[in-house]
Amino acid sequence: MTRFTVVSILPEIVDAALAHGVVGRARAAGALAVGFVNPRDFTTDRHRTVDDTPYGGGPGMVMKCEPLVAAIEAAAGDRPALRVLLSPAGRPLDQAQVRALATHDHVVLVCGRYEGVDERVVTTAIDLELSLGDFVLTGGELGAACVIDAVARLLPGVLGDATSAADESFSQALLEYPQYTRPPVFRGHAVPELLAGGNHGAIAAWRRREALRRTARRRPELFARHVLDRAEHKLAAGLPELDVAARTTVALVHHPVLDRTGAVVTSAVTNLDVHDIARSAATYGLAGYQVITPVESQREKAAHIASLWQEEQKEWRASALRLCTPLPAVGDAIAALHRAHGHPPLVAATSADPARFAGARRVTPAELVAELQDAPGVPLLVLFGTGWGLADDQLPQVSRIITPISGRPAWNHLSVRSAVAILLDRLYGLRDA
Ligand code: 4GT
Repeated sequence: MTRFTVVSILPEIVDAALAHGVVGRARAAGALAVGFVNPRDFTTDRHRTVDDTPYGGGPGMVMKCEPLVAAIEAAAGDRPALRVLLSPAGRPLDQAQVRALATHDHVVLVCGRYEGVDERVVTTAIDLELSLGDFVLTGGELGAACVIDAVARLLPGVLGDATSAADESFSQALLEYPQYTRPPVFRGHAVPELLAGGNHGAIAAWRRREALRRTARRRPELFARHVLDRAEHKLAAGLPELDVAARTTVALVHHPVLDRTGAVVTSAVTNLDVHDIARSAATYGLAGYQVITPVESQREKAAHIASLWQEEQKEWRASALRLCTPLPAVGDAIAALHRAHGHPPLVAATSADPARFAGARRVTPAELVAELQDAPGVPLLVLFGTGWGLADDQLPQVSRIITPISGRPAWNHLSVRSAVAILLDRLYGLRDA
């Protein structure tokens, strides 16, 4: 069984937080033990001083080494114990860490107050620093109470039903599905019909699908980490939250673009751009890749390049190049998407120059994806300009400008195909938080 000892000058806060409900009963029944050690009991002066002014100046007080370390050592005792400091500078607590803590026989939770603890307390007497998240409290006590509560519910005999701990949010790396109880209609909001139907297979599928939907929507980084099993793949297919990439088309625009003097020109189609952008579009699961030029021979060139690769043996490359469609103008691209999706596209572009596309709303990649998740079925067209960039005053259809890609120096040396790849990764690449 995991035993906790809390080192705190205000143990009442922790004790009170753990005196009620499931955890209070577990303590009373002996399924969970929580003890306290007060650093004031390890002071030697008349005022029982635990804090002092910081070296180097600055506001507030710092908890002194001697009484705090003496208290930690007394709390740990002779047998092995994990000594944990609650600190906003610690590693963010998650359910995996909670599970790990539950495997220890004895955990000492050290709570700072004032501006924090002398760093040598950490150096000499702490094994692990944990944070509840990126916010600041007046002391570590509420953090200690959270840790104990979270560990307690994993301990045998604490939750009534042995399976109920395993089922919850994060154990499966997904958020919990929505729950309902009576009444069947509350303020006009009905309980989903299926839940009252008694088809347990259908209910389980609905719950799993809602958990996937919520996680994809609210916690994309959690979703990215979750490995979908076969059944989940089926359930997730067609969730509008997940199919934004499949509604996205990139267009490589050769006209109207600017030259170095700011004149509106038509640039030349290049082999590298046709080929590499098609492969990026395929990698991120896009609906299509349009190569836009009013020059018929240039469209033929693009089609020819794409067709060369399609005759190749490698099916993956052929399928990427099949995404490629040459079109005469941005207006044709918009019309094609309108026809294909039954809805006109939202048209976005990138621009480093804040003076360009003055009427379009500036959005981050995450904001743009969220907007499309809220608009099921609406296609997204992302325009990339060649040459010196899109001629903004000839493209009134552009309503969103995506925060530009910027390196450190002022000058942007990226090729357009590199910019497309980076932007697609920002929009649809899977990554941790
Ligand atoms: C936030 C957290 C924490 C504090 C957290 C030292 C003096 C730290 C006050 C203490 N604030 N402790 N553990 N986010 N404040 O976990």
